[in-house]
Amino acid sequence: MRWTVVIAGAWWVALAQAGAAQAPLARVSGRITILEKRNKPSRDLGSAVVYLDGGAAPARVTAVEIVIADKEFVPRVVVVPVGSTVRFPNHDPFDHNVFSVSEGAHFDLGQYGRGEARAWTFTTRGLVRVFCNVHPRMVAFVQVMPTRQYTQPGADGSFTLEDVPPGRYTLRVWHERSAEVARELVVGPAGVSDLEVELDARGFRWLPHKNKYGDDYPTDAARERY
Ligand SMILES: [Cu+2]
Repeated sequence: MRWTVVIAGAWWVALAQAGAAQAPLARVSGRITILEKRNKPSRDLGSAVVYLDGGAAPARVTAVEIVIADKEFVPRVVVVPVGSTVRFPNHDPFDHNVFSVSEGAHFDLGQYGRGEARAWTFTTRGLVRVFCNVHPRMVAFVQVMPTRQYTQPGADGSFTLEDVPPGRYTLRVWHERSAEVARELVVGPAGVSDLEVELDARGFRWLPHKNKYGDDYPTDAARERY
């Protein structure tokens, strides 16, 4: 009789441990909106980045491209796990440069022409601003993520994060025209739905940045029409 109890107890412990290791993954969904100057509609909700900070799941490294075409980086915003490589092919019939002085990603890929591509591997989490030393209005944003719980919303602002292990997180929403919004979030086994996150872009103003030498761009470059 005593042995039966011991064996039953061992099974219970084993089952409990198996359950803890395979807790059901949850879904977190919601919608972002942006307060705009004069209540204008937001045209670029899809270029926001929504992510959960605090997740322990390692992110799988990816390789993505930001094409340079018509004096623009396309797409303007990419989200990649730490350790990922971004290629920058130049499709314009003239030279561009690719550089960054952001913390954790200081690089200068040099100046190169049509058909050429250069790449950078992003090894530090955080936001990286990428510029061209020839054209002052060219900008791309690389959001480097430490975990895999991240997404970009649809054009209507709706977002879904799949396969989230239940736990405590900080939900962060970033958009280039707003201060980042952070919210504490407890995700249970049933997940979280109908989150509403409002960003505020009413104070946004385009500010020129310095070139790769830390100087202002030449006036003729800054005045170039786009
Ligand atoms: Cu350029």
